[in-house]
Order: sequence, then C-alpha cells, then structure tokens
Amino acid sequence: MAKNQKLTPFKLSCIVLLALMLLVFVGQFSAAQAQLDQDNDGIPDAKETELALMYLPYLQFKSGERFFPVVISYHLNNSILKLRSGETVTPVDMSPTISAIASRGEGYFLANKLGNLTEIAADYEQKRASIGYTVYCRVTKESTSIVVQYWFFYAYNDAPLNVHEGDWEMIQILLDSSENPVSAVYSQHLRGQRAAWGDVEKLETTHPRVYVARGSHANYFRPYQGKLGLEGDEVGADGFVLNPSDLQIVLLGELGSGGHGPSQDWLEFGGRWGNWEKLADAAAGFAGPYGPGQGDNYERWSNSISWGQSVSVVDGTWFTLSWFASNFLLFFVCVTVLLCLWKVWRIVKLKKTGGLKLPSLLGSRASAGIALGIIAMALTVGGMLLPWYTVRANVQTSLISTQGEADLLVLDGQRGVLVNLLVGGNGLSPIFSLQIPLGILLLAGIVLGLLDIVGAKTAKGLGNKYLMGGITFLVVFVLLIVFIIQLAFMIQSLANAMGMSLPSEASEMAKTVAQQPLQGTQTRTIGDFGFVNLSWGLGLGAYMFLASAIMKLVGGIILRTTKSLQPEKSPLPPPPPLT
Ligand SMILES: [Ca+2]
Ligand SMILES: [Ca+2]
Repeated sequence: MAKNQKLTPFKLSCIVLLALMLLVFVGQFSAAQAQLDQDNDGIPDAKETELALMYLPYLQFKSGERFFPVVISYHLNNSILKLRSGETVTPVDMSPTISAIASRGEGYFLANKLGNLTEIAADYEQKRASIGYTVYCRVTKESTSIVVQYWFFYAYNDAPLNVHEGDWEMIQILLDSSENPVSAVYSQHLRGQRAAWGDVEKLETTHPRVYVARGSHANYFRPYQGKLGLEGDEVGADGFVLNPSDLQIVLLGELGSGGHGPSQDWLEFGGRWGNWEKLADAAAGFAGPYGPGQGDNYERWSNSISWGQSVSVVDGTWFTLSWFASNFLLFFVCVTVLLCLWKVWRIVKLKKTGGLKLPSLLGSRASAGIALGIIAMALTVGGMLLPWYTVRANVQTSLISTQGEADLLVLDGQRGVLVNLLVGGNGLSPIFSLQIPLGILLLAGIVLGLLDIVGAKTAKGLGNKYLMGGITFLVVFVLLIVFIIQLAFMIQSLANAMGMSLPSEASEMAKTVAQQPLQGTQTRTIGDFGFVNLSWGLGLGAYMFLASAIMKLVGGIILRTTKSLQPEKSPLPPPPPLT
C-alpha cells in the first residue's frame, strides 16, 4: 500500500503538467470571458455594461408630462402592423411580435389600437408603475473614440406643433481614446444641441442631467432653456424625476446580422413606430417616427460623431441668454414699475413746488400736440390687437388642399408668430411667441405715457419725448419688415427642424416673399401635384403702428414749436447800478 502512495518522479511530472494545463485553460477561459464581444464592435461586453451604467442619465421632466421612457414591448403589444401604399392602408398583423416586424421596411407602421391620445395616455398611466422605466443604451466605437448613446422610447408625442404616436429621442456622450468624456449631444426634434462635458450639469460627476420638454421629449441642458429662437419647447425642473437608479437598462447591440440577439431584432424594423394616418402626415412630422438607426435616425446611429458635430453648440453664453429669455417678463415688469415710481416721485415733487405745467399747457397750442399723442396711444392699442402681417394661401395639390384661401402665417401682437401646417386640421399654431403678455405691454405703455403728460415741465420736453417715441416706433416698424424677410429665409430651416421636407417650389416662393415683403401675390405649380396661390402683406395692425408713429412725430413737432407760456428761467436781474 505504502508503495502505491509513493510519489515517483514520473507521477510528480504528470501532476505538474496537468496543473499547468489547467492553469492555462482557466486563464484563457477567463480572458475569453473578459474579452467577450457579442455585438462584434470591438468593445468587450463588460466594458459596454460598465460605461452604460457610468453615464446613465438623470431625467427631469416638466410638470404636465404624461409619457415617460417605456419598454418597446408595451407599444408593440398595443399595436397593429399596417402597410401604406399611397393613400391605401392595409392591416398586416393584428398582434405583431419582435420577429414579425424585424423584416419589415419602409411603408410599414405600428398603429396603436387603443385609440387616440386620451385612451393611450389613460392606458399608459394605469400600467406605468408596473412596467417601470426603460432606457436603451448603445456603446460603440467610432474611429478611436467611444460613443455612449441612450435611446428613449415614449408611447406618444403630444407637443403643440408636432403630434404623433410613438417617439424616439436620444442623448449621446462622446469619450476620447482614453475613455474621458469630451462632449454630450442631446436630441431636439430632428436636430439637437451639443455641449462640452464641462458645461453639462451632472449628478454624482458622471450622470448627465437631461431636462425633457413637455410633450415633445426634446432634451435640454438647462431647466430654463426652450424659449430662445425656434426652440419653442416647455422645459422646467417642476415635474417628475427619473434617477439613474430608477431606470431599467437594456444594452443594445449593433445593427446587422451578428450585431444583436433575437430579442433585439426590432432594431431592424425599417417602418414607423406609430400611426400614419394620411400620406402627407409623414412630410409634416405627424406620422410615427423611425427607430434607432433607421430612416432619419440613420446618421445618429451610423455616423454618431459627425452627427454630433453637425448640431449647434451651446455654452455658458447661450445658457445666460436662455436664462434672460426665460425671465424676460420679470425684468420687464421690474423696470416698468421702477420707471413709474420715478415718474410719480417727480410729479409729486413738482406739485409741491407748484411746478406742474399741465393746466397751462392744455390752454395753449400744446394741447393739439398732447391730443395727437393720446390718439397715437389709442392707435398703438389697436395696432397691438390687429394682425401685423399675414400670408394667405389657396393650396390645391394631391397631398394638401385648403378650403379656398386659408391663413398660412399670421404675425400679431397677441400671439406672436402663428403658422398653419395644413395637416391634422390643427389650424394656426404658435411658433415664436412674445415673452410679454400683450395686456402688460399695453398697460405699461399707457401708464408711462400718461405720467409723461402729467409730469411735463415744458412743452419742448414733452415734444422731445414724443419725437423719441415716434422714431422708436419707426425703428420697430423697420425691424418688423426685416424680421419678415428673415422669416421667409428661415422657412426652410424651420421646416427641417420640425421634421418636414419642403418641395423646392416652396422655398422659391418664400424667397419671392422676402424680395417684396410689403405686399404681393403669386401662383405656382408644384411639380405634378397641383397649384398654390399665395398672397401676403402687412396687416392693419402694422399700418396703425405706422400711423401712431407719424402722430407722435407731428405731436412732438407741435409741442417743440409751442412757445413756453412761462419762461423756463427767470430773466436776468437788472445789473446793479455802477458806483
Ligand atoms: Ca461590443
Ligand atoms: Ca456596441
């Protein structure tokens, strides 16, 4: 027995050899585990998971938001797969599955069978807590950089200008070759904004804060953004919050065969993730959106870095401007109140010293100038209420037709700029609203104007004020014309931003408007589709402003040429007699 247990040199060599082989095998196995790259993009799975968790966003919604990032199976279960060919729609699959939609391309769409916005919102609200919140993360390599993308799916997009079932939005973080974050891009409608990583608000140093616009789910870097230019979104820090830990994360693979498992075959679906009621809805952004990597999301997925470079950069200066824009009303009210108080204080001081000149001014030729000033104020009120500029169109094409002439664009003092997208029967929608309510603007103007009259020290002083007011109005009038010319040029970029594709004829028509902005008409044939008749021009409101400016200037001249009833300075005392 003892003989058998003896460790001979041969046995020892065998054991050592076996142990060595085992070590090599285990080492290779764990190395293979660490290097496992299921989507074949050159980044190991473990690294993808690590980065996906590291930069998981903090999502701040605006109050009133009804939809939050949801798992796509929720939407798929509520949908019917349909196929569009021209104006003909055919139901294809009453209960589509992931594998069923994977092979479908252009023309197919998932129409929600629950009904319209009200029913979809009610169903989502009822199931929201049990479904939870899902974010799709994709980590990929592009040249020497790593791009971390988070894709959010919402069951519905109910923004003022753009309404559709299903909504895909995203953000991405660009890491350099040493995996240091460089910049972040947040999607906004068909475009987005880029900020240097240092300018991004973060939770616990790595989780970017994203302010999600109500309804449109466009993503912003600051809670006070959304009010400048064409942003036109409602953003704020007063709604629901999703912390990184609240999010269920799905790590997406890559597109194409071998890039992802069967549970992610929906990535190959080339159709739309929402209803597509009328053919024209697609061009106007009223149809369901394409999924990640598909349709107009192709660039974001396949050329992530250059897409990120193509959007506008926002930085400290932009954020400051946005902050002022969002608080403009407050500044306006403060300045007006201070100005009123100062004028009242001067009037009180004049009264105490018996210096109020209004009664004597009213008894002189100056009263005519004052009356003109008051008429100018009334004209201003009228001008604020009536349209400043209107573009009317009679569109008769196979895609879109109006019932005779319809307002296409209206600019006025109450609602800012309104456009009619001619789809979905929504009529005029605001795109660029004034930040100051009209009532406050009118009240401020009237109170300040009356205080000027009461506190006038001399006819000449009041006349100067009227002249200044008249010149200011003329400048505003000229700016209005410049704005209209710019607006015509902006139509193309506005359309792009809203996800519409305009025929070249439409941009040419816009150019004609810009060339003769005051008034005009033109008729154009759009390809084989039909014709568009356009008429445009300044509205009554704009002419009332012009009249108001002229009244003020004439009133100012009358006042300036009115001889003061009492000398402004007492005549010099007679020189003392020489001694
Ligand atoms: Ca990978
Ligand atoms: Ca990947």
